[in-house]
Amino acid sequence: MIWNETKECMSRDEMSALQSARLVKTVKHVYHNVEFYRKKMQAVGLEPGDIKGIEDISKLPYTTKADLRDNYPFGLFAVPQSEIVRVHASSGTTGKATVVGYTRKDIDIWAECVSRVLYMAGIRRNDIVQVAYGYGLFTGGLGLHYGVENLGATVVPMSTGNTKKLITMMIDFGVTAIACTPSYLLHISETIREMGLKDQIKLKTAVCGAEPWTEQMRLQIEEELGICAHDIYGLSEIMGPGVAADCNLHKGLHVHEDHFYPEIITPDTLEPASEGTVGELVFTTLTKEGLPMIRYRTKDLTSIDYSPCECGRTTPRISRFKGRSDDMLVIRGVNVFPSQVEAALLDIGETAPHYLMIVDRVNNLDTLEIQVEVEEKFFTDEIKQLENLTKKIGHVIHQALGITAKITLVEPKTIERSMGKSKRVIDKRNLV
Ligand code: DLL
Repeated sequence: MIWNETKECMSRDEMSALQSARLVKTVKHVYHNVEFYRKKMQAVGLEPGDIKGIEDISKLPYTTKADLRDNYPFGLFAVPQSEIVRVHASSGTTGKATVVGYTRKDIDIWAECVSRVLYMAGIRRNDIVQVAYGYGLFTGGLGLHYGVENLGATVVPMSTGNTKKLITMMIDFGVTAIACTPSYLLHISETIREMGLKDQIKLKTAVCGAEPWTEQMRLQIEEELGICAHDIYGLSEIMGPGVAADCNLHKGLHVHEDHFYPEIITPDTLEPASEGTVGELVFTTLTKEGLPMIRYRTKDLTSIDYSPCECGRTTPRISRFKGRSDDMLVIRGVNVFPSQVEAALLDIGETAPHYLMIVDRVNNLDTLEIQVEVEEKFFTDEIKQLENLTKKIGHVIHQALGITAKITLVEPKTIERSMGKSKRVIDKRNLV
């Protein structure tokens, strides 16, 4: 597939017409092929014919992560399984993962969206791009990988893990661009400095995302490495990385609105928020076949700006994220819900469900400590018992969250009790 960027430069009227035609088609597709959507539409007296264009979108009901969980694993897929060529998965609020599926065409469109982001970041065919997002069920690694190939640049599929090897290859291969989480890039940068190799790297661009980061952090990365750092956003439910990204002016993230229709709503009232006001980002996919999403509530808080960007692109821009309207944390690029910790502790049984998650950033890497209250007897018995329980909890937490946490066992009543909403998380990272 030859990649081009022309669709990003449509007039607003042309874009609306395209979005309308695509929405009408998507609504028919889900109504006829997904029982969940059909029932939801019928419940509010809607038929596919009632959706005549993009202006009718607000008639449609919202979809949430809980709907994906309730229909685990493939219940919201809109095509027979034989049409699904790939699945990915991310953490759900409890033990069950959120599973997403793609047809061949979905995979091609995803690659095109990522190619646009890379192009916007100044990456071209003669660049060598190290992809250091995790490969596997997470959408980061493979998402970026196919975007680089589709653009025609050279991909080095590093995945995460061995930082020194990554740096050696960065130098030996003459790597010019990298895609990874911003916190990992800062860690890479620090290691490059410690190894005294800064003058040997040819890096000029980074495409970072999958976790919240500040403009200050972006500027720090640019300064430390002498490169341009770009923000890339996406979520598995909608596609993966490449739903939006910033151009070289860094004045918000351009949304690929020909494929993903954005709305901003007030989370409390679910009413549309006015342009420029911070609210919850909602997406409707306009071209997805495998897992179309109708008015999916991302829980990510941002605002939208429809004024044309000085870069020449006419797509709307969302501002850097202001946090989330739920309690999901993104730690080292992994989505973590406090409820997962609670469920894991309850499974073990020997602990009280009183815990505190302390998230910090040390040497540019996220750390997670979980303080857990355990029965008094563990502190009076042999020290071995305490150590064994610490190990056991550490193992169970790793299995539940997919990341390692430092476990600190504390005596009963150590963790502050609350009269209202309990405070389960202290996030010291100052990300917004
Ligand atoms: O994180 C997809 C991705 C991979 C994006 C690589 C960018 C680069 P999920 O694992 O489903 O997908 O997590 C999605 O991560 O709802 C946000 O809360 C957060 N997130 C993703 N990108 C950004 C970003 C991938 N640039 C969730 N800034 C989203 C802030 C981000 N938060």
